[in-house]
Amino acid sequence: MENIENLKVQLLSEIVGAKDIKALEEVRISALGKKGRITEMMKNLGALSLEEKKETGKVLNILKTEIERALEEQKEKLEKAELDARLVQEKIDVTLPIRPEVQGRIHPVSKIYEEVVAIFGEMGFEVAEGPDIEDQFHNFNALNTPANHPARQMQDTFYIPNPESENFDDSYVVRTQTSAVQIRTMEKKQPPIRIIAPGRTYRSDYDATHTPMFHQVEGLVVDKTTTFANLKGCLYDFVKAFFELDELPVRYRPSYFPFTEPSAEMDIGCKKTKAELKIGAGDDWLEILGCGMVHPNVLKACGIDPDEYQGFAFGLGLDRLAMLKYGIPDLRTFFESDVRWLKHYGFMPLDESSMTGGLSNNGGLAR
Ligand code: 2NM
Repeated sequence: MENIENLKVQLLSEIVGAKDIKALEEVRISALGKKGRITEMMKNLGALSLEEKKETGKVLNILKTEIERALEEQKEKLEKAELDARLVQEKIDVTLPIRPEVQGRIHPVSKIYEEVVAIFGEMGFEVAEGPDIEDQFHNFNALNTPANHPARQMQDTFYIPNPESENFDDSYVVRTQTSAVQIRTMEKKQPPIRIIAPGRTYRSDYDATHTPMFHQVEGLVVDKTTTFANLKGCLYDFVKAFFELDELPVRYRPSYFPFTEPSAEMDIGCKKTKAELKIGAGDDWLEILGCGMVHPNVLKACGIDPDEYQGFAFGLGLDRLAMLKYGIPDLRTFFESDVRWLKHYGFMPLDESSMTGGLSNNGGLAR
């Protein structure tokens, strides 16, 4: 049998000498592979006496562990060196001007996001943000959505196990709407409050008009005298600005959300033909957003006295608005990262949306 001490010295020097992952793997196979030198020695143990078997077996096991550890250490070293080399080689200067042949475009959802923020920003709303992963208190309980409410059902909500608890009530969710951001804002701050909460939201759903991740903007206004009339005026101004029309028929239909009372859905006037959808004229109606007066239970859950304060809230889907405003038929294409699609539907970078400089037309130069 080979001298174990010599073998160890030899293998360790080969390991430290390996210049890359491939060379290191060859050393590993020569030592610990099916026909490796340590493996062979272990196979040969059977021929020894019981006493020798015990003694040599122990020494071989120690050797094997040591070699494995040395292999692992060298592998980490080599991987780090490879990464460092790549980072030096692949660095990019993000301040360089855009190369015309790359033809990057702003995604329609990013454009709509900018437009919505520009409109509500002009009206004095602040943008508030929160985490994509929420606890059930902020996503459901505080929104007057009790444990047995259909909105909580497993089919719609993506639940994330809580590593610290077996109890299902303690599991997390990826937020099903951005309302948790409003809850967090109200918990931190007494009114007056005037915020919008844009961001990613998640529901288990997939077809031409639903994707498991989509984008929402929700708004919230709370003050001593905030009324449904304020809500109507605010949202009327919003849709006119958004669709870039001086006049736009709107109507409100009664609806139900657990977190608002009363609740409504807002429609805008349009004309639907087989060939196109024309917004702003005609006898048809198109649902555009949900809204209502914040339920007293929601205010209470956030430490705001509903006898002193009241508020309105609304929520709209950015992806759907992008489909409507820019005539994009299938929502799934939004997330396919096809550059030809982006070249067709995307917007020129650096053409910022603003109320004074134009929302989407950018002086007629866009697209
Ligand atoms: C909607 C429709 C109606 C809403 C309510 C709240 C909160 F937190 F204040 F209670 N945030 N968002 C709301 C109200 C959202 O989405 C269709």
